[in-house]
Amino acid sequence: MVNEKGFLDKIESFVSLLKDLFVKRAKVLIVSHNDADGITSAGILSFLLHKMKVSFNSRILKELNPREIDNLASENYDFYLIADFGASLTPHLDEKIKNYFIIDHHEIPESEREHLKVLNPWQFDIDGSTQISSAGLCYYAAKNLDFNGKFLSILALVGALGDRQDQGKDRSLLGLNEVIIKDAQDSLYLQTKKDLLLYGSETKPLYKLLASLENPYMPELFGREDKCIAVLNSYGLNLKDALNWRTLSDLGYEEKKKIFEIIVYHSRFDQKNLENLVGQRYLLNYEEPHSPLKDAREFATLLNACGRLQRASLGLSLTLGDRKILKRAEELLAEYRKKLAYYTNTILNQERFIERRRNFSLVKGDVFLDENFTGALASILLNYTKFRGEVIVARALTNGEFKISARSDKEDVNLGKALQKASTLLGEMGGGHKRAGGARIRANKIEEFLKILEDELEH
Ligand SMILES: [Mn+2]
Repeated sequence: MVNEKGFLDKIESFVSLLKDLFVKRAKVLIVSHNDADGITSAGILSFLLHKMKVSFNSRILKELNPREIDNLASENYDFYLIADFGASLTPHLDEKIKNYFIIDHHEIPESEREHLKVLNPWQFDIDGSTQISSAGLCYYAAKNLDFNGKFLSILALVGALGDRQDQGKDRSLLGLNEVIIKDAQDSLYLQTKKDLLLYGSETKPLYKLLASLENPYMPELFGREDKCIAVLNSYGLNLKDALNWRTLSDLGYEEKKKIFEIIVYHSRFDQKNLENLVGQRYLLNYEEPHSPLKDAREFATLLNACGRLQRASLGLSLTLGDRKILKRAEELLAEYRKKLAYYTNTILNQERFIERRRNFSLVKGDVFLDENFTGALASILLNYTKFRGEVIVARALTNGEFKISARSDKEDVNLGKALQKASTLLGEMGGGHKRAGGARIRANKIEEFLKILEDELEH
């Protein structure tokens, strides 16, 4: 049963910890994950510490592991605030860094349910994969402090959407995330509306949007801007107003219906993906129209791109309100998408990359694939009809270690648990959520790992 009181008490104890850092004049290091949820978490924590006049630095990392913890320990900060990772690392942290606190929502081992230095929704039987993200937890702390930090609610939602917590009806956010939405709406930071959910609604000229759509996939139109222009014309849609190319957000209801018809027809009535075509959009009131930050999902995409191309600091600046660097972040996103498209095409076109295992497809990216792209690649492949309803495990090899990312399209599988179990059995690291997770496995143990994973996914 959900223990809401326990949860709110824990938030409160986190807040008093923050106050204590000020009293003690502690020098703090924020350590956070390099995805959208991690970056927005760091943004909210930075804002809080700044407001509370605590001196701090931030560090965004790809992952946290015993080696990284050793590095952090040698830096002599007085206190470490760790966000969006750290689950199951408390033994190592207790040994090497005594002054720390973890704000995370990944599933934790039983031994951490009562841990005083961990704030995690699973401790209170709140589903951390769908009800609240790390950024949401940070926002709850902000709410408890006595200044007006409600605009941080926006960052909390960007984090939740980045982690794909929009699992409710019409792809809406659920649970504690709904409380955050209400705060954001009440303070006029956010507007929600049911609309077409197409990537680039605010930013892309219509024909470019159609030509770049991967989900749903339209075989005759993908990558063919000339054909897209012809189709839009044949439906009587104006591509330009007096000065500019029109974007989807410029269209009225009847015009959007035509776009919907075009997609239904050209995606060959691909039922599964059409279900996700219309849903809840989360629009940020104070961002400029046509800005890639206007739509909270696209904001998250931009942050993810910054993180994966090792420019998380750029993303962090965006969360802190810097808009001068927006162009640079957009360029990074373009670069990121280009790289991802290249990996996807190459891997789909060469049989040697994909091995069918007992209950998943293994993508052998090995030395070809940049390890920062395993997760995004696995997610994209699930959109393709031939992997529908499957589990994808993508791997890349660097320095004698496999980075593993897995994504699942199945209801009855808990990927995070299976990965955690298979890795732990071999003395390696792994874990995650029900439908998404990862691991890091030494090269000589990989086959053993895959066999155990097959067994674990069986039940
Ligand atoms: Mn997260």
